[in-house]
Amino acid sequence: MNSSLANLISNTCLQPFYFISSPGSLLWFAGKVRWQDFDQDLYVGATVVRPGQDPYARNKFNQVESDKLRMDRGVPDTRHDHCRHKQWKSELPASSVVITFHNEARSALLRTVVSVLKKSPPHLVKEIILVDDYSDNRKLLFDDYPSLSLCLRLMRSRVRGADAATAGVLTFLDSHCECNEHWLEPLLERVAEDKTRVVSPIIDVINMDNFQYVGASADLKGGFDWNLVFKWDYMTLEQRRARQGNPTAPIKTPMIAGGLFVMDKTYFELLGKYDMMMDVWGGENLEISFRVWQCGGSLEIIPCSRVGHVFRKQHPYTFPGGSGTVFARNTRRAAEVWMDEFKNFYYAAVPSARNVPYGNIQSRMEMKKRLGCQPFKWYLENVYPELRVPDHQDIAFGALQQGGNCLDTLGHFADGVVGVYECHNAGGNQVPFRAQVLLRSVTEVGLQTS
Ligand SMILES: [Mn+2]
Repeated sequence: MNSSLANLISNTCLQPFYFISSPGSLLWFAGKVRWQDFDQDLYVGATVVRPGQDPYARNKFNQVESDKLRMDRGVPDTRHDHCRHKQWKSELPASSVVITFHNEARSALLRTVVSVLKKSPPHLVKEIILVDDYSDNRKLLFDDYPSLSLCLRLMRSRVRGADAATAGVLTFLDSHCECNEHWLEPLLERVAEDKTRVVSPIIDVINMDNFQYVGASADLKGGFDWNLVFKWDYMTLEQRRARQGNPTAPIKTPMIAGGLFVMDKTYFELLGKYDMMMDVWGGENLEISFRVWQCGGSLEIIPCSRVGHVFRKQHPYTFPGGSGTVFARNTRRAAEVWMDEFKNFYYAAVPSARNVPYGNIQSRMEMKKRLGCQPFKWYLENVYPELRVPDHQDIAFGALQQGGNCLDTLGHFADGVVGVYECHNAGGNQVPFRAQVLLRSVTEVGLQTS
């Protein structure tokens, strides 16, 4: 009995229970076992990787290494020294922690849950909600798992978890995380002060091969290029200098990585939750980031909050029609709703996206209007001035023209990523420079399309 995750509780939670979503029925499990008494060996031992099996096959990370770790293993306190002496407000709102999982390794999910229980002040975690995100082998996670007949996918699953939450603040976590010391208080404090803040911890790196916990740089913000793929941007020298005197100050970020953030529940609902017509994975962090900023909120990374996450190179998801198509469809929906005419730079960078049907966006457009959201131009000028907007000088010319389209550097002189953009005037007076840029870019195009 004490090896089933559904029975696991903290002896300290106010309302410790777990929720598993299934069609038409919401199943609540009252916890019965303190996490300290939980039989980890029995629970994790039931799904070990057998000799000869690929330890990466199920989860795309090394499950053998994950299974070896204790559920409450210590991780290095990666916070800045200044965070250790900080006092957090004693009156903070409690949060519902929503963890979505998909075919997760038992050991990884267990560590996520136990780290929440162990590293959070008990009165601040009202409940932990586990949402099954269409796992195809439920037996892997729960012995007494209820049978599901309806499939839920990530975005919709997260909304399902949020809908079930009974606390005023939502904390979304991925299912292969480990929370660090006092991770929750600084996040809740920012949201308690201003409900329109959507806040994220610094996401430390849990190595997918050996599960070492490594602190991430505090000088990063979330961003993207015109291909709309999330990336980390290193702060400018000026920004880093400005932070030196106050290393614990929140960092405004144009984009959140997506899986780990805290948001007021009422604000989440007011702002349109998630785009329910997005599928599986990808693009949802782009969409919620544009939406929060453009509709009056803000996104912050809180340096005194640290949560480790297993970054993987591949997804364990299966994508209907291929991952590229699903990603393009989701991204296109975000671009069509939020980017106004700037969406053309996305189509220039990823021409194939034009051929991917993106469905109906009418209700999202109506919501945008109803909320009185700012245009994308405002976002670029005020939130992400570091993103270079292509201008007529970036239009390629001559031999690289095809039909009405031209190869375009899209402003990416440094990393050489190029796209195709509608031809304008050829900028003849920069030929030697352009030629050099284009030469390097053509090599990259060759690599990308082969
Ligand atoms: Mn993840």
